[in-house]
Amino acid sequence: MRFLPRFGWRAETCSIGLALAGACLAFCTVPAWAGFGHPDPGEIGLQAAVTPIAQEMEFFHNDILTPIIFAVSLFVAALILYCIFRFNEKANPTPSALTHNTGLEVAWTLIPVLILVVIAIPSFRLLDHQLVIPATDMTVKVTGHQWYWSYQYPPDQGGGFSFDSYIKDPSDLKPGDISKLSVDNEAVVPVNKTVLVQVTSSDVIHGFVVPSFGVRIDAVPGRLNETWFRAEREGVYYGQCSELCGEDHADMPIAIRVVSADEYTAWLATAKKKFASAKGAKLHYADNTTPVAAGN
Ligand SMILES: [Cu+2]
Repeated sequence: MRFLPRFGWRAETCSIGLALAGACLAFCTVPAWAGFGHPDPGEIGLQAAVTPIAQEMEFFHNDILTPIIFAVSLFVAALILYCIFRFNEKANPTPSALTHNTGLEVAWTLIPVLILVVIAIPSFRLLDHQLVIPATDMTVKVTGHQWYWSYQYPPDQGGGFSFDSYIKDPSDLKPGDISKLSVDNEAVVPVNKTVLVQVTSSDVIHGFVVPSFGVRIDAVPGRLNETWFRAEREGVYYGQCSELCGEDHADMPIAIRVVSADEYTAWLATAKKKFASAKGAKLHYADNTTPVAAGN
């Protein structure tokens, strides 16, 4: 009878441990659960990657960081459980007076350093791939405003127009639209083309983020930040402003439609007409100068 409560406590601890291990295993073995271009209810994990950089990020997160995090967590949890059982007052009535162990101290310093080095190598490689912009096929300039985005397509690449992109009002949502993510004017880019994205802001700091592209860059007033992506799958990819920028920070989504080369040429022609007389049709650079060729 004396042992029954103790046994019950152990069984409980074991089942919590087993449940934790099961959850870890499930998380490690299931790759990406989120959909293409947007989150869906109930999903976990990163949104499906559609650019080489996003794929590299996914690999780094799912196959390098997550296993290391789980291994370290399980190891520490095992050590704690071992201490609880092995060194409690009953099991170990006379505590050891040992305070130093040189070998152990060297090990617990060196092993974390080695783990960090293992993480640093792919991490710096990924940073290098993100920051060193390859030869690009086209440029889109994105400006953050309180609280919408505007996109400019330079004239030397068949553009010469700009437009504002506002969140869709719930009453304007059509079938296929996503509440809080769909916009009135989507940015359009061709598939399998390397796009240089220039990002700035007209007022406060905004964050231009498209998870499926692995794109995350701040839009800073007076500064022109650059990043790039090459989308390898057609579709609409959504993102959101990721710097707290004021009252309607949550209401300035990003929607980028990736289309075939032909569809892109057709869109360019329509967009040129549609946005020719629109507000902000003139191209403005961050310092408020206008480019030499207006294109129309
Ligand atoms: Cu913002």
